Amino acid sequence: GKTLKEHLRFSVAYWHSFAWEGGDPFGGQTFERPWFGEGMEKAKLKADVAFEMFEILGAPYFCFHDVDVRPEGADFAENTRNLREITDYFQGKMEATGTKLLWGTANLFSHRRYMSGAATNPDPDVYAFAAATVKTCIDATHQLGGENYVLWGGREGYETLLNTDMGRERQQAGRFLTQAVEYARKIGFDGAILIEPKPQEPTKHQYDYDVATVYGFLKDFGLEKEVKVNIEQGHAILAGHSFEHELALARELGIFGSIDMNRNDYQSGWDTDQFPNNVPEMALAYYEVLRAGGFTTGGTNFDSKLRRQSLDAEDLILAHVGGMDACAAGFKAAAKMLEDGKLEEARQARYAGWDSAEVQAMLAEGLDEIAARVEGEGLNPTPRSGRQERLENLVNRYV
Ligand code: 3MF
Ligand code: MG
Ligand code: MG
Repeated sequence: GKTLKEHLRFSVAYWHSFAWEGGDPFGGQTFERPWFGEGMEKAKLKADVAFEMFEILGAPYFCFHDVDVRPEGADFAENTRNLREITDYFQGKMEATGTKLLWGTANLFSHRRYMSGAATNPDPDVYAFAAATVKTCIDATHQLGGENYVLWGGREGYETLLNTDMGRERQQAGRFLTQAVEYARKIGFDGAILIEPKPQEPTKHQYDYDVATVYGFLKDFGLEKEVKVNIEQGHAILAGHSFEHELALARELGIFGSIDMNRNDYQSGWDTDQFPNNVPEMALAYYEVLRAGGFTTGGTNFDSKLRRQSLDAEDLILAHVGGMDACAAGFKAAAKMLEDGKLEEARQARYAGWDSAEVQAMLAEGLDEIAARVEGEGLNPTPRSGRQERLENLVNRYV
């Protein structure tokens, strides 16, 4: 009996909707917004507009980085004061409107102090500044009843091994994540803590490349039960995977948490963060989410930004409406695919035999025993069809 909206748990990303100015590598700001500019007054005007938009959209959740919401201070103390003031302001608005926080996070990648990494920076003072900043962002997330806390390893990676001690940097990253988890639990934050994998940018060799890499890292530091992943479509494509591959792997590893929904076209070469509209692809993604049991603490966060020519505030509303519409269509198709069971039936049929007593016994045998049996029985397997085209066509019946 859940509604579509309860299943999808939509969230608006503060950074793309309210802080993004329309620049690209070849040209700067194209957007004009009354809330752009320095100072606390502008930050509060931005919040007023944001919460009005959450209500217009009926979006139950939002997500933010500290730097999206507060004015930049001259030092850590001023950053912290500013974040506290905005957090209190948000709290009032959340109580008044019922909008909830899906997750909070720290921006440890835009400021020049992080140019060589945050946790993995060669300079221990930068590590300390980043760790202190994460503390304040976990505090803000906790105060606002955030359901998750996300860490994307923005500049945690390297450009050249010639100036990089990879062993040290991995240890620093592991210690940093452990300290974040310990602090969150210490203050009673019981939401999920999520790493967001991403390859290739901004650094050439990102330590959190994809789900498999993150899992290896979590295992290494004993955090695989504590930390899950936030998977983004565009990041999956940049890693040379598909969105559904990353979702399915996270599910199988028991670390699926949440999704950043957007769209990277397959030729893009960089993270374009477009609004999603490829319904068949989204159906395959939500199919994997549903096979993971759906969203428990996670949701569908639109980590999607307007194209720089889409100037109007109206474009911002309509982009989200279109994105929600496409998600709903994809989700409905996925739910029907699962309910009809034809795909699962075909999948199971392909693995026929594995549950039999003989095959289970084989798994306990040594290779020599298996070899003797294969020879004795004259086993000579006939290839089984993968039926890919039939299954791909079947998916089209649902979207
Ligand atoms: C970068 C991203 C990030 C993360 C965010 C969450 C700026 O490609 O996707 O957005 O989603 O930092 O921690
Ligand atoms: Mg993201
Ligand atoms: Mg992204």
